[in-house]
Amino acid sequence: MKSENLAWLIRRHGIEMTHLSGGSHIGAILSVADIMAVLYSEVLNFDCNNPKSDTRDRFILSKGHAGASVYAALAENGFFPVEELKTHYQNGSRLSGHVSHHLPGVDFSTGSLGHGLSAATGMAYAAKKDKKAHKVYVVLGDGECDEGSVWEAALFANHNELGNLVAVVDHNKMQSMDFCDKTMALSNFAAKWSAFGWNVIDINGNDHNELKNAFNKKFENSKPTVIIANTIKGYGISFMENDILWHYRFPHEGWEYDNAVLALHKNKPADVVDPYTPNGIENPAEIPDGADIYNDHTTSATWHPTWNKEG
Ligand SMILES: Cc1ncc(C[n+]2csc(CCOP(=O)(O)OP(=O)(O)O)c2C)c(N)n1
Ligand SMILES: [Mg+2]
Repeated sequence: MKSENLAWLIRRHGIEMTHLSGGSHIGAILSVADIMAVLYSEVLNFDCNNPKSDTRDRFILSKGHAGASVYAALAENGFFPVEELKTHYQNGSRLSGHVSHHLPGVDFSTGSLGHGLSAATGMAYAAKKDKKAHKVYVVLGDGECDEGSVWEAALFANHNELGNLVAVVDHNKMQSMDFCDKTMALSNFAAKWSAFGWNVIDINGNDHNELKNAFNKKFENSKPTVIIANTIKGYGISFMENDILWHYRFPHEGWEYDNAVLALHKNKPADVVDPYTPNGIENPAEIPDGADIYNDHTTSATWHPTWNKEG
C-alpha cells in the first residue's frame, strides 16, 4: 500500500478507535501516523504470515500511548483482521490501550515511557554479536526524551557502534500537559544526539518524501542514527493541531467526531475506502457557539477553561 494511503487509514482508524472506546492520545496518534505509515509501507522487512521470522526487522513504538497507530498499521498489513481494531481498549481485547506484545507483529510492550530505546539497543547489540543482517527501529516521543534511561541507552549504542539501530523522535514539541519548552526544554536537541555520538537527520516528519530519504540515507560509519522528525501534534485535523486538549480527550459523539472525520475526508486519497463512513459524514453536527475549540489548554495558559469554571 502507498504510504500516503496507509497514513490516511491510520488516522481514520485512530479516530474511530478512540471514539468507540473513549480512549485517549489521538493527538499523539495523528502526530506519528506518517512515520508509522512510511515504516510499514517502505522500510520494515516483515512477513505477516511469519511474525517471529528471525530475519525480520525489529520495531518498537516506545511512545506506547499511540498504540492505535501500530495496531492500525499491523491490521492493514495483514497481521490480524481490520475488524478487530474496533475492540481497542475494550475489556478482554488483545488491543490494549498501550502497545501489547501479545499481538502478532509486536516485539515489545510499551506504555511506560523511557524503555523502548534501551530494549531496541539490546536487540541491536544482540543482532550485531550474532552477525544478523536485520535492523532495529524505535520511535520515541520528544517528551519521552526527558527520561534519563533514554540517554543511558544512547551512550550504550554509541559505545557499541550499533550502526544497525535507527531511532526516530516524533518531535511535536508537546508532551501531555504543555509544550516541551514549558515542561523541560530539550535545548539544542540535535546537537545533544550528535554529542552522544549519533548520526543525526533533521526532517519534517509529516512529509513522506523527507521520511523516505531519511530512512534510505546510508552513512559510511558504524554509528547509530537518529531521525528527528519534526511533526505537529494532532496533524491532519486543524482543531486538534497543537492543542494539548487532544492528548487525553477523545472525539466525542456529535460535532467533535463529525468534524474530525470531515477534516480527514477533505484530504482522502481517491483510491482509499473509508471502512467506517465510506461517504464521509452526510449531515455533520454543527460546532456550537461557545464550543471549547482553538483555545489554549496548556497548564501554563494564562486563561484556562477549567480554572474559569471552577473559579
Ligand atoms: C514513565 C511514564 N511517565 C508518565 C507517563 C504518562 N504519559 C503518557 S503520554 C505522556 C506524554 C508523552 O509526551 P511525548 O513523549 O512528547 O509524546 P507525544 O504524545 O507528544 O507524542 C506522559 C507523560 C507514561 N506513560 N510513562
Ligand atoms: Mg511530544
